[in-house]
Amino acid sequence: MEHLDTKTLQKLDAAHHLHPFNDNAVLAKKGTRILTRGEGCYVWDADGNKLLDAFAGLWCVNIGYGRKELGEAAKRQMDTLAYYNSFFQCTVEPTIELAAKLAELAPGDINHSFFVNSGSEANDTILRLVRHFWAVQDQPRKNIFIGRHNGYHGTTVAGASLGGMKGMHRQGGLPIPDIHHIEPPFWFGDGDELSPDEYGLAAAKRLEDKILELGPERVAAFIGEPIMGAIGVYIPPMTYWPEIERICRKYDVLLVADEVICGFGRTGEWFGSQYFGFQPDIMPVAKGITSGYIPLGAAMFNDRVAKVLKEQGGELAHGATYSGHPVCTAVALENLRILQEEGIVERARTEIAPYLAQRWAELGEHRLVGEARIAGMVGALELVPDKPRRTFFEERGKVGALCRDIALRNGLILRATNDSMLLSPPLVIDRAQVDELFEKAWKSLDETAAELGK
Ligand code: PXG
Repeated sequence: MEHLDTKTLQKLDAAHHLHPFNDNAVLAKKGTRILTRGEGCYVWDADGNKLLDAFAGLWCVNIGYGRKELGEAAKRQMDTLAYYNSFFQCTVEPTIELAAKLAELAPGDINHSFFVNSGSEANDTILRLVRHFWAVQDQPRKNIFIGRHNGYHGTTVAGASLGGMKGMHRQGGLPIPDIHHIEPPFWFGDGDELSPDEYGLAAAKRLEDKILELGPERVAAFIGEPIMGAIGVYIPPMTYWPEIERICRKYDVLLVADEVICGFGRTGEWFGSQYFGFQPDIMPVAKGITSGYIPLGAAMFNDRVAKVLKEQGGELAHGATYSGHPVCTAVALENLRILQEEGIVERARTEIAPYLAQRWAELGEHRLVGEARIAGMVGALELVPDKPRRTFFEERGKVGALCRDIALRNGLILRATNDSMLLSPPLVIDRAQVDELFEKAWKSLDETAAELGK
C-alpha cells in the first residue's frame, strides 16, 4: 500500500472523518496526529515521533502493542470460518470456548456471557435483559437503574443514560426514563473532614437513601465502575464497595460492576471487584478482553439471572449480527491465553504495580500535584493551584490540557480529564519504562508549572 504524506492525510481526515469526543471544527484546523505503528508500550506517529503510551490506547492495550499471535489467531479463524452467527440454533467454536473461559476467570458464579461488540452495547444489553429479568418474575415496575453522576458507561442510548455525564445527556435527549444518578465517591473533591474510610461509607449511604426515596420495589439495579475512569480515575475508599454490596443485597437490587476498564488486569487483579473485595451479579466487559486488538464486549451474568433468562425469559429479543463473531472471540481467547500463560496480570500485581506506585508517589511530591492516586496499574495526578489545600483551578481543564500537550512533546502519552493526568499503561510495562515514564512526567510537570508562572 502506498503511504500518503502526513499533510495529505490530515487534509483528507479534516474533509471526511468525524471524530468522536472532539470539536471537529477545532480539530480540522489543528490537524490530527496520525499513529502508524506500535510495539510493546510504544507507538509511533506519522512524523516518526516515538511515544511512550502510558494510557494503553484508550485503557485497553493490556498486553501491549505488536503481539503477532493475535493477528495470527485472527487469520487462522478468517481462513477457516470468517463468519457465522449465533442465531438460528447455531454458533461457532471460539465463541463457545470464550464463554467457558470467561466463566472460569470471572468471580463467583458469574458464568454466562452475552457477546456484543463494545462496552456500550454490553450496557445496553444489561439494561434490557435486567428489566426483562424482573418483568418475567411479575415485577415489571422494578425497572429503575441507579448510576452515578459523572459515571461513564458508553455512548449508546442506554450507555450514555446510565452514565452521568451532563454534556452527553445534553446531546440527543438523554437520559431515557427510569434512570437515576447519585453522587460518586471522590474523597479528594468532597471528603471534607471525613477520613477516606468514613467517607466511603457516607458515599455508599447515598445509594441506600436513593433506593428508599424511589422505593426498593422500583429499583432493578445499581451500576458503577469499580474505579471511575473517564472522569479522572476516582478510586473509592476500600469501605465503599462492600457497603454498596450490602445495600444491594438488603433491598434485592442487582449489582452491576462495569469492568470495561478495570477488567483483565488493570488493577493487578483480573477484575476490579476482586481488588475491592465485593461480588457483583452482573458485569459488562470489553477493552482488555482483546487488549483492543479487535472489537468485542460481553454482558456477563451470574447463575441467578441467567437461570431466569434461560428458563422464564422466552425468546430473548436482543442480539446483533456480530454477537459472538468468531474472529473476535478467537482473538480474545489468544489474548487471554497470553495474559494467563505469561503471568502478565500476576507480574503486574506483584512486581510492577508496587514499583509504579512508588514512582507515582514521588510525582505526588511535585508542587503542581495535589494528589497522586493509584490502584494497581491505573492512577491519576490531580493538578492543583494550591498544593496543601484540596482545591481546583478556577477554569477546570486548562492546566490539564496544557500538561498533556507538553507531555506529548516530551514523548509521553497521558490523558487529561479536567486537571487530572490519567495513567493506564500496558500491563507489560517494565521497570526501566516506569523510570522513563517518571522522568518524562516530572519534566512535563516542571514545564507546565513554568508555563503557568509566566
Ligand atoms: N464502561 C466503561 C467503564 C468505560 O470506560 C464503556 C463502558 C464503553 O465502552 P465502549 O467500548 O463502547 O467505548 C467505557 C469506555 C475516556 C474514554 O475519555 C473512556 C471510554 C471510551 C472512550 C473514551 O476516558 N470508556
